[in-house]
Amino acid sequence: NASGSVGDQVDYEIIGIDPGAGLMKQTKQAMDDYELSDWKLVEGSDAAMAAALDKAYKNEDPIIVTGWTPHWMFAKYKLKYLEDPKGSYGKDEEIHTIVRNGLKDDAPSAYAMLDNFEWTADDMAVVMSAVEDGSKPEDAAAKWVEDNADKVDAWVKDLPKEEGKELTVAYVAWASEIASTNVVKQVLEGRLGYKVEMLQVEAGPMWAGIAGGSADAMVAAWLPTTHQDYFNEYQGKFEDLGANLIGTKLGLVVPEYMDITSIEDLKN
Ligand code: PBE
Repeated sequence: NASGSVGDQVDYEIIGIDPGAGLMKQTKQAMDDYELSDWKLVEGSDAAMAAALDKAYKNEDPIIVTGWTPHWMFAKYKLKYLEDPKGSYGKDEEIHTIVRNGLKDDAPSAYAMLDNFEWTADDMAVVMSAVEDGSKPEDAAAKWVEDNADKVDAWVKDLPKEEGKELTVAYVAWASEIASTNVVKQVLEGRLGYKVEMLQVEAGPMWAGIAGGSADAMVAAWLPTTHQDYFNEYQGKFEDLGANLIGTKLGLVVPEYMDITSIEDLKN
């Protein structure tokens, strides 16, 4: 059904992800800002959103999803962000590494490695695309670590080994964070001897876990905008080790074959 308004074509649905994601909150803001009161934001997950996109794309059907960069979907499909003249999605931001208070004393070499950890969107894309092509996340991460020994060397330079000490790294099952968290696990285990448990949770519990001390670290904090509420809520109860990746983007994403360019085009 390629006729009628964009809304009619997609049943006034925007395909979202997990309800705790900052992206969902920003999208609700966008729906307010652009007066899209007839529209519905569908909750799901990164995987469910990607599956819906894949299905629509194969049929050249119209679809609107919540999206972000870095994400493998931009390599697999021809997609575009809808322009956001009202700035509902904020400016470019960074992905930060956050650790619990006290980690510095309890696990100094892990703390130092996490503090040193930084890579690029292109690095992350290698791991994400391997996972999308069917590699297990731990295998894709191990391969990246092996192929990028010089970068990894710099993160662990002069740090002592901590044989068998246990660490819990929290994350949400977003493609970008599956990649980064697995890489950090590989390095902490393979290079520094820690035993790392990856704890998959929702965004709220990820922040709460660090603040409460049940998780030691996470590399999945999108700041300053996307996780602003969580950041403010737990201020003082965590340590922000700064950016591990810069140059992210969030917004509404559609296949290039769709004949719209701006979020404003959804209003009618
Ligand atoms: N994301 C991916 C997250 C941060 C990482 C953009 C889906 C969010 O919206 O909270």
